[in-house]
Amino acid sequence: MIKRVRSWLNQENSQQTHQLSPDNIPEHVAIIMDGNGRWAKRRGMPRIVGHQNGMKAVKRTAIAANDLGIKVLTMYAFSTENWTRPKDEVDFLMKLPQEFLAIELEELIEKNVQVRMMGHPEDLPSHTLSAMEEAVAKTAGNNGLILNFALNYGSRKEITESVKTLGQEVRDGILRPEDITEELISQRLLTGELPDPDLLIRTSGELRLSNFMLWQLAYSELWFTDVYWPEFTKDHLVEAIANYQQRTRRYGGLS
Ligand code: V07
Repeated sequence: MIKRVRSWLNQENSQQTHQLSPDNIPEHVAIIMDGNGRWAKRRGMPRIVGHQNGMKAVKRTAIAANDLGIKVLTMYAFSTENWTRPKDEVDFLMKLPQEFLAIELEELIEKNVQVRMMGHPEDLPSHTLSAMEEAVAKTAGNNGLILNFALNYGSRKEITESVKTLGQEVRDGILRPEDITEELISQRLLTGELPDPDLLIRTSGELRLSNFMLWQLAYSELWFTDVYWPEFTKDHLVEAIANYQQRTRRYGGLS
């Protein structure tokens, strides 16, 4: 019975798809794409089949975000902790950026998308890095959606590196400690001049941030869904944004 009520509610939600208000679209949406392995396992298939289907969801979601007028879409593709997975799985994952770009880059260029990368490039295999660098270079002149892939990204490492840089600048006399502001710290992070996410989506029912954009998510609205990432569609994105639009953002103050 509860299940039936829930599915009815979901239907109600998806009928709101056409009711997004165009003047309150989140500028930056960040997504933790979770549940690929579980989705595959539930179907009796190997985890890599989940990743493969997750890649299709990346494509769908990027196009949907572009159509909706979102300016920045950040997608958590690989974390600094993911290296502890079995070597076969890591090797497979590291081939996905190339595979994705081989199939999709042409259309992304056509749609004016800017591909970006956020993470610690030094540990990535050179084949992965060069494919991404090529995509970033080829789309650098575009001015549409910024499609920002977090790859070998970890937020504590990002913050640690930026603190180190600031420390060196103080030591070198470029900066006084009192010049260090929240804005300056933001600029030193891997997101640089990008706005903070307005909305974070995490799929697959886990209610954690998992070391993702800890500084940048300070005032973001959070949306958790039970949907496994390979099943994520434009309707789910619209549902999340419709809910976002019903909220009053306070940024720590009063409304
Ligand atoms: C990956 C598919 C999506 C679900 C999460 C894990 C598996 C797209 C990319 C990608 C990355 C960079 C780029 C173009 C595409 C990707 C990894 C894993 C490592 F420039 N999906 N996807 N990269 N998965």
